[in-house]
Amino acid sequence: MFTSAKALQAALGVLRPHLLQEEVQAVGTVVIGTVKGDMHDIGKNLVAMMLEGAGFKVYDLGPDVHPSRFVDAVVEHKPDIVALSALLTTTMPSMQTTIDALTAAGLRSKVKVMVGGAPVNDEYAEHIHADGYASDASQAVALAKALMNV
Ligand code: B1M
Repeated sequence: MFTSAKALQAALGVLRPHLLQEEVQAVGTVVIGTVKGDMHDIGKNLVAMMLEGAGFKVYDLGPDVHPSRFVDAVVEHKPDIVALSALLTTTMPSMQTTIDALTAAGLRSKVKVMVGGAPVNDEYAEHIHADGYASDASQAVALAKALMNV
């Protein structure tokens, strides 16, 4: 999986300038990050790469992202989707606090929230009123497209 990720990363490196040059219309805009308290980003990076490869404009906030940074990024980039990753059972609640922060800022209805990460599942996504859950990077692309009605 990692070899293919490296290949995709290299391909994106070559493609990106041309896509920017051609002003290719992005399928949609995604702000992605691993939630507060969680340093795991290997999976999140794969998801970000696959989304970019599928034509999404991706703003990657990195790991350990405080809810307020997601709020600031939504204000700045006006994304269609906020993508949250968590790898620890102890940081899954940071997904809820991030959604709560978007709600408190009056932004929750302006974005679709998708979640993922090894301990996350459909039930948890429903529990925190996320708009969708994806189990791996290719499912994440399919979900993002579905959330965009693409
Ligand atoms: Co940690 N770690 N780790 N770890 N780590 C796990 C997750 C753990 C399961 C290992 C274990 O105990 N069995 C366990 C979590 C237990 C739990 O809570 N469920 C654990 C622990 C406990 C810890 C520490 C607490 C250990 C310690 O210090 N005591 C600590 C926590 C630090 C912190 O985050 N605050 C810790 C630290 C680390 C490292 C930083 C050293 C390192 C991460 C390096 C990095 O990411 N830059 C690390 C790693 C590598 C792992 C394991 C071995 C591998 C995780 C990984 O990258 N998988 C992991 C054990 C395991 O899972 N086998 C473990 C590969 C990756 C491609 O899969 O991230 O699941 P994944 O991503 C997939 C899907 O989840 C999905 O698509 C991805 C690609 O297919 N997906 C999404 C992910 N995000 C998505 C978002 C989406 C959609 C899909 O939409 C938004």
